Amino acid sequence: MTNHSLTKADVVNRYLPELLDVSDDAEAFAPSNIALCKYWGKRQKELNLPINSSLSISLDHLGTRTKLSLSTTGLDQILLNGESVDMATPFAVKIIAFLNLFRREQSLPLLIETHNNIPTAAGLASSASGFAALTLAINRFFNLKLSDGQLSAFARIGSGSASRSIFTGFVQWNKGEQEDGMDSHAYQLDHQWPELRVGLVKVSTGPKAVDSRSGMGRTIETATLYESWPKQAENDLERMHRALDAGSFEGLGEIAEHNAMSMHATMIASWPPLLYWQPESVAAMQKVWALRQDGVPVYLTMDAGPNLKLLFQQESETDIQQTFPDMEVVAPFSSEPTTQTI
Ligand code: 2P0
Repeated sequence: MTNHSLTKADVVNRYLPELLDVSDDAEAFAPSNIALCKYWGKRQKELNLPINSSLSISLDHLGTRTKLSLSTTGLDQILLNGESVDMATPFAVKIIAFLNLFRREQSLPLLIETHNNIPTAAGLASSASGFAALTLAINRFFNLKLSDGQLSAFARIGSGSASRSIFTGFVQWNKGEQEDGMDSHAYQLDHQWPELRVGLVKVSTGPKAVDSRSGMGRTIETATLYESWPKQAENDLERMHRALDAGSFEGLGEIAEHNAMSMHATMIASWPPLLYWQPESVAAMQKVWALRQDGVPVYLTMDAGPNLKLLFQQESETDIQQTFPDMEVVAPFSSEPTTQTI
């Protein structure tokens, strides 16, 4: 199953023309996404090939817009929300390494202007929308004419969850089986759910968490409990499809919350323990459960951090806002459906 011989460059090179056809500039937007059935664990680290398939909901207008143009200074430069980024930071190093996969050895200094409109108060990671927007912009800038599946597979090489941010609405990332990972990409599901809402609840500014990449590695290496995860992930995905087909909100919510809690159980069972929750996270979880006890259909999901994402329908928004007044609400289906958000 594991294959370490293929590098990112080996895979990307196969899809590049001999000579790059470079535009003056190119721009693209990609949404952030929240997994309802989570990705946790890699079978191959170099290409971010996952152990299990996952399913997410894209956050419509919340995400990253990235523009590429030729640099006039002769050097690569990154502007993040208008501010110049130190090129020695891990953030810049990752972006440049990804760009180098496409421009290869060519001397082609670029200006990368990237804007996140994800409210920092929501505490959402931006690597998914960031690498998806960068991949879409690269495709345009170099006129690569990649298919949606190839764009998603290349975004996955940047960051696993970015494979899902190529699409809007409900999205499934199939784990795939091929050595080169080109079948490990996402696609958009047909389901629409206009009443669905995602509430972003930032509960804590606690210490910086262990990043997902290291967290996944630690879980696989040290948590015996992780052995049960792939089976649970597969079952949850199957059940989530049934809930989507039936239009059952309770089904969707229960499966998503149970899936997230199970993933966190594998993290907690790692050594040293990986507990992404803060006391305020647990207090917020208890508020969600109390709301549910009172008959309000609301569920929670959490990623590799202390913040909560609430799942509910439009009709419950007022009730939930009373408990979580600072919650930012996203309507994932508020825009016209498209295969790509650009
Ligand atoms: C997810 N997470 O499915 C899961 C749930 C966090 C918890 O995908 O190493 O930033 O770049 O492939 O995509 C976060 O992991 O990790 C993530 P890499 P990524 O959304």
